[in-house]
Amino acid sequence: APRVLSGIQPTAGSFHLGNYLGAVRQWVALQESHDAFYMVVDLHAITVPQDPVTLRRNTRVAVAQLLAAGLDPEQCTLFVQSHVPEHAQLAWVMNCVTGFGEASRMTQFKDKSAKQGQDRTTVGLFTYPVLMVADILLYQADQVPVGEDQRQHLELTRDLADRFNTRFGDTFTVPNPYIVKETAKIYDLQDPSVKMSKSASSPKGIIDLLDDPKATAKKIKSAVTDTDTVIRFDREAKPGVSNLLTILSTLTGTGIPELEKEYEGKMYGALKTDLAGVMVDFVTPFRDRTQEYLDDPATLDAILAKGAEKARAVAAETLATAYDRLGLLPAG
Ligand code: AQP
Repeated sequence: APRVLSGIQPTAGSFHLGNYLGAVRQWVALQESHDAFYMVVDLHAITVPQDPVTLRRNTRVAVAQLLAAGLDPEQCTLFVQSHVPEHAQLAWVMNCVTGFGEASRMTQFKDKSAKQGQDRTTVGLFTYPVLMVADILLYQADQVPVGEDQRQHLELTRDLADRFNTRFGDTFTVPNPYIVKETAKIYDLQDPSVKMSKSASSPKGIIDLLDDPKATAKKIKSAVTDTDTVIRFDREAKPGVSNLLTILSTLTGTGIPELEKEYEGKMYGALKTDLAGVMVDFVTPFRDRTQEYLDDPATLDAILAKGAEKARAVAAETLATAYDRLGLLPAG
């Protein structure tokens, strides 16, 4: 089976709806048909300041949410990035084939560092995309399910894989992004011109899956729409309504054209009330399941130990090949 790999950061206590619809939902679907590797990328999280106690807790919360979302550790390999030391090791190698100018062109770094200011921006944040390259190449992944915001990092991954292969001989599979068009970018509820984002969205603009479901319903009902009254999908003219339609369509499995028909002649309030109901029905059991996994840390840790072992077997082999091709002298 073709191989997929993806990761998610444990930087917040909760995944947001964009993380779920843009990425995690695809992970769950792909584990059935693919040889799937999924990880919580704690080494990526430390590129911005983290409180140690919170980071450790949030890493478990992230794993619990992935299980609650439907990842099955019998079907996929689920692990924590720092449990597999080869990620940091291959990242160093890939840093040494990345151009400084090339890394400087990464828009996510430019945006985030501009916001933080130069003195507070770490070198780790600068080289974050290169660590991501190593994450992917270690597993010889064919496909990488991510949201639209990761497209540029996937391009970098392809470029570096090609470059290494050309210079040192065929070593890495050149991966393809797996981006589902409809949900590739879920927008901020208060500013539907920008993506829903943990670091940039206001609390009212972002839906955290572990929030109180009542608060979630309220956020949907106060989502920004427009002064028109027609419920129709039009990303340019009606970004707010289109975002709500996308979310409703994905969670219910009803196509957008059918939804447009269903809401013909109805007010925005009707759409929001229905979507709020669907969201509450989705997040309520999701929260409960997450809590059940958190209440059983021994099981969680056993899943992660097994996942790390499976991941390491693959990662160690790729790293050994890369070291060999580079001409590093084998130990003993
Ligand atoms: N709004 C979004 N729509 C669709 N997909 C999204 N993703 C993130 N936001 C959206 C996808 O979620 C996966 C995990 O990404 P991450 O670990 O980088 O997530 P994050 O950093 O916790 O979340 P944000 O909101 O993206 O954080 P900021 O804005 O702080 O960088 C990825 O596949 C991503 O594409």
